[in-house]
Amino acid sequence: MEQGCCTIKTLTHIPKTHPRLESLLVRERLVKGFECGLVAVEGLLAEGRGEAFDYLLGEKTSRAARKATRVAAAQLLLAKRPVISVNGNTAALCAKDVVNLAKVANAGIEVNLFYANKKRKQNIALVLKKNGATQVLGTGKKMKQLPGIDSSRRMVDKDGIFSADVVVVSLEDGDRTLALKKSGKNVITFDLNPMSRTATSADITIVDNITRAISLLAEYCKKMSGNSTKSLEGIVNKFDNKKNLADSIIEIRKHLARRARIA
Ligand code: PTJ
Repeated sequence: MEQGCCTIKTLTHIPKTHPRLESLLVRERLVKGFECGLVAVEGLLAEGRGEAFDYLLGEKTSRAARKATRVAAAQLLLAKRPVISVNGNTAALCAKDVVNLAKVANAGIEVNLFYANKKRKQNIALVLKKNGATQVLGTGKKMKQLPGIDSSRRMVDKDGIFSADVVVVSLEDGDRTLALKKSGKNVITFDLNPMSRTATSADITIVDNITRAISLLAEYCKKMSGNSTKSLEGIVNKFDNKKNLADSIIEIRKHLARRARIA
């Protein structure tokens, strides 16, 4: 569980027998991430919203999420210039998994922040490097402006997101997903809220906790790396993101109905 400056070893006060251990450890990791300059304070609130949706989903990978993850792997393997965009929460939660995914998908890694801050960008790049990244984009001078967006997320690396054909984004606000789409990019997102603007405007939305789904995505990439282009295209072309989002909402409804019966 080492994540550069965020080490879970310091978390001794949560008993291992606690029924909500996993969730508490994730919280602690974000708090540590905030304390060591990776996570924006608003990122803690974003995690709270994510937790609520995860609870409604039963805190497990749904069938719809698994399906979207497989399609995302096919899309990544078809990409010519895939890039994984990393923000503060993603870096604190799963830096090692991001690096692993980048390796198996042959993708670039770029730091891109909503609450932009040079020091935080450097900290995030450092954590990614400590976890094995050889190159982290988005911290140098070759930055370009993504049209159609006013937030600091508009500044993207010329050799990264700016020239990417497929971009993986996580825990995002919707504006950039729309701007990426307008620039002709294919967007894959991890978002626990199937109704968010990011979720509804991306090409492939994985409605799952990034802490569970990112390693599954890497596994699918590995497993499918020998597939022909034709078979990968077949997987992507058959996918309907809107239908899959509706299936995620239905999963929530079913989970709530089960809970209502035993409440
Ligand atoms: O590090 P920065 O400066 O780029 O800031 C990043 C935050 C997260 C603060 C910023 O992007 C933000 O405010 O995001 P939102 O608009 O709160 O959206 C976050 C979305 O991610 C929500 O739809 C949450 O449900 C979802 N989410 C939160 N935690 C997780 C998640 N989705 C997947 N896995 C999670 N662990």
